[in-house]
Amino acid sequence: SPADSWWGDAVVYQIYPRSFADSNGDGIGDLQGITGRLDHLAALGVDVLWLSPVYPSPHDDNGYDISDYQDIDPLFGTLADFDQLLDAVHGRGMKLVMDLVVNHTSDEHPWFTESRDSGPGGSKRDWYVWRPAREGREPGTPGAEPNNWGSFFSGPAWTYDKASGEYYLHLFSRKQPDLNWENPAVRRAVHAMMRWWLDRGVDGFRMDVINLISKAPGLPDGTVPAGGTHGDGSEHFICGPRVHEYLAEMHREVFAGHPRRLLTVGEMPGVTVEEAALFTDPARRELDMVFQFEHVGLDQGPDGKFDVRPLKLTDLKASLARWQTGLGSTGWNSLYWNNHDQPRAVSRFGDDSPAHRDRSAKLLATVLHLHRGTPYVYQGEELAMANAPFASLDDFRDIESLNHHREQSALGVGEEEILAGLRARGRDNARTPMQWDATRHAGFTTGTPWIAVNPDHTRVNAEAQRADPDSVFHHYRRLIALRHTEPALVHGDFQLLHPDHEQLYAFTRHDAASGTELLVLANFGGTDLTVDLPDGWEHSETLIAHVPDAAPLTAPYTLRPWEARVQRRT
Ligand code: ISL
Ligand code: CA
Repeated sequence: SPADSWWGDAVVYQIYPRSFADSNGDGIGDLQGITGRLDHLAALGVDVLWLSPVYPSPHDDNGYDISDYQDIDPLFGTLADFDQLLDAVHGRGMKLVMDLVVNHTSDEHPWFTESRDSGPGGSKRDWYVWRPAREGREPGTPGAEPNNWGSFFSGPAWTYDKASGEYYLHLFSRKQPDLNWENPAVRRAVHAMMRWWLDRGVDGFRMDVINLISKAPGLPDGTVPAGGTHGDGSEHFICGPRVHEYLAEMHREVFAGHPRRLLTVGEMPGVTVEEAALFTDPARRELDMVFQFEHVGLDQGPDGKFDVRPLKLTDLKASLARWQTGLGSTGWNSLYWNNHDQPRAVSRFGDDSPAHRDRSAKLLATVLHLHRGTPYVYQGEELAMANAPFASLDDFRDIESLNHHREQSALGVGEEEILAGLRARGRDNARTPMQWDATRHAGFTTGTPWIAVNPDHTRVNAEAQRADPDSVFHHYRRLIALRHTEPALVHGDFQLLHPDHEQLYAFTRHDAASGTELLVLANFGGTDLTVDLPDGWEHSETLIAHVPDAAPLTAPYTLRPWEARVQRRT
């Protein structure tokens, strides 16, 4: 079972280097900054670090647009700094996983400039997805794009190259042209690049939008949503026809012959449980686990990610439970509330008002870490960092938010309405600098940070929390330690209790091998909640509790606001 490999009981910590720690005062986090802060991660007890991209890049999408796969961006340091970081990470018994962004490159990658400038029939032309204008349309005019797909970052998914008279495909920004995975030379180049990083000593890869690499032949138009301008092409590129073949090939070419067992996790927007079970079935030798998006789409309306809807707890539980069951016997789950693309969990799923902030953050941590799968902690989540108080458009940096604003303004949508969506869902919420201490700029930089530090850092910061045994930080530390010592957390079956309850999140984990069972009770709300206990749990051992003087478990039990607890019996 996947649970038996070295990462079976591991917890992964995601670092967004640009916002983690700045060592040289230029306002941007860097590799030496990370090396200087490893104490914090060792104290937290995490096993694996995942670094968002640090490769040379024009930073149109903060490094997810790579112009050289085999170097470090001078903004972040040098290859020597990288080797030093890797040594220091290994020296502390941790592992390091790199971000692999190979659905697309930067338009400044030499592969692309050669592909573009050599023109149709040129040597690298077929490394990207080039198409002529739609039949009978004047190239370069509105509506003449080869198909109607919209980009994830607003506007069409095609950009016209006047010099060669053709369009190239980009599912993300126009500076992120999609590679043509149908071309075996592209796949070989990617495999060689991956082996180069493994030879340097890295321990695996997080694979960016890896389920989008195979596009349907003919690139058919997508359905245009009511009131929309572009087609939704996702049915033609989410888990496309050859994606399993490509990943199995990558496994053979890169991972199978390698002396060390590596960790692979595929980021997969729109993946279904059924597909995920295939991707992560160990017998198929594709990936170890995937990031799915179902639970982070439940609070979004029909008009996309900035269309904010209230979340129903019953929907959240039903979704996560379906994934627990669907990847229960074969396959493996990744567990996350947060990453660099999502608003902050305590603001979104908890309650970031002063009265409930710490408690709801601890509850969210407890619920997530008690599920079966590999938990991911995103930098600052362990401090209950919250969404930022963005005052106006000037405070935002992310291309997705800026493009969305431009598009919506042009459609006549009011400024306050657009800003409300960006404040709730904008990716910059996750990208404000890590809050190390209460000093100016939170100890992140001695210069001017590239994006403003959240002013709440005077109260919410790592230094204060490491000194306080009741802090959110120490709660995370206890949960991570529990995963290392309690086999039921790693191996136990998952069973959801009270699926129809709108305030109670309750489940058990049962491990037949050790005869251990865990019970998790969580009150998702700001009011007391009295619950009946399932049989046989009265006076069971309390493993995790986070309200002061939590009473022994008696029936019925009254959970305080945002209280969660974990019980154990054998
Ligand atoms: O936040 C999103 C846009 O609405 C997501 O759909 C996101 O774009 C998607 O999860 C893919 O994310 C990954 O690839 C992008 C990059 O911008 C993200 O930061 C990365 O995590 C393109 O490389
Ligand atoms: Ca720096």
